[in-house]
Amino acid sequence: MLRIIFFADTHLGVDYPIKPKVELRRRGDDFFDNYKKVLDYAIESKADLVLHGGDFFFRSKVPSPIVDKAYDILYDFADYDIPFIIVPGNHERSALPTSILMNHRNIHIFDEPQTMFFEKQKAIIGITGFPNIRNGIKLQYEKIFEQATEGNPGVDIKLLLMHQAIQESQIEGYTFRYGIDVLPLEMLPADYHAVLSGHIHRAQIFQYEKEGKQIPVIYPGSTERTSIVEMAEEKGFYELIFEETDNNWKLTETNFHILPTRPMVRIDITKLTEDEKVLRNLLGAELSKIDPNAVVRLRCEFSETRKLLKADLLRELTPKTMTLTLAPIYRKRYQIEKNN
Ligand SMILES: [Mn+2]
Repeated sequence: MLRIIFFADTHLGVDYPIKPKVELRRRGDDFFDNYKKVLDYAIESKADLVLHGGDFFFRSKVPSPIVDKAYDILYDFADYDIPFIIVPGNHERSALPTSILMNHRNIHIFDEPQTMFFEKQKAIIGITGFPNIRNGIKLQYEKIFEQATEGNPGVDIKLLLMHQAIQESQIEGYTFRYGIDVLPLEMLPADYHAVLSGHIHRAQIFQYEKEGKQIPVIYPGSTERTSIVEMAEEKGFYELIFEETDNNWKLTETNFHILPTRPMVRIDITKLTEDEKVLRNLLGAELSKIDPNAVVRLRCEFSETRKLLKADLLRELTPKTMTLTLAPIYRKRYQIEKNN
């Protein structure tokens, strides 16, 4: 039996100010905690490999204390002799920040299209991967795949690792189907055990058929909620189990492990008022009804009322255990998708 841990979209650095000016409960530690939980699980369960599907950090230019914190944890993990393999995502601008820490023999980064080989449990695993393609994956994929697999020897387990939107993947209220930045299912290879991808923040598995075989496409989703559209989604990671019979390795189980997350709640101010006292009572009543550890997204589309929602007032009304942010006025759906 061989076990692979697969996670993605850790977005380290979200809400993690280096020198916070005010004392507020932030979300930064939540992201680091879940990242560490996945690695701890891999150590405790003695996983054979750990794969990361990209968007390790929340953006491409990351303050060095965040880079150091994230890499320190990874470097400690790497001493357990479990290979850690990652494809850079769009938030990395397809390249991770360089650091001397990353020159560890157990840390492997796909900085170009290629196939990496590992031997575990007497199986040879070939992992084909490439950094995120930001513009026109549909037009570039075939060439990239050819480049990544040229001259490859036969192996026991073949996996394709990427950070892209694949046809049929879903987010709340939307299914990716066509478009230049969506990878069509018909382009995916026939003889792979699974296609593993980051980028889509909702955990999901769907199949495609090729040469009479059903092959799973696996998105572990993000390890924390990064947007209000993810509020109802459970967050976690996949544990993939492969078993061998008669020299033939098969993916036999895909177990989703749920990670703890604080509840995400949306509060809409639907009453127009210019009276601060009325607003205070209204918001105070709403906040008293929800989980004290909630991550709150406050929405108010009335500009007259919104003027009253100053930082001081919000800080005063928000319980110390909550994290509250004021939503910008009306965001279009395509902007949300782009932010994945
Ligand atoms: Mn992402």
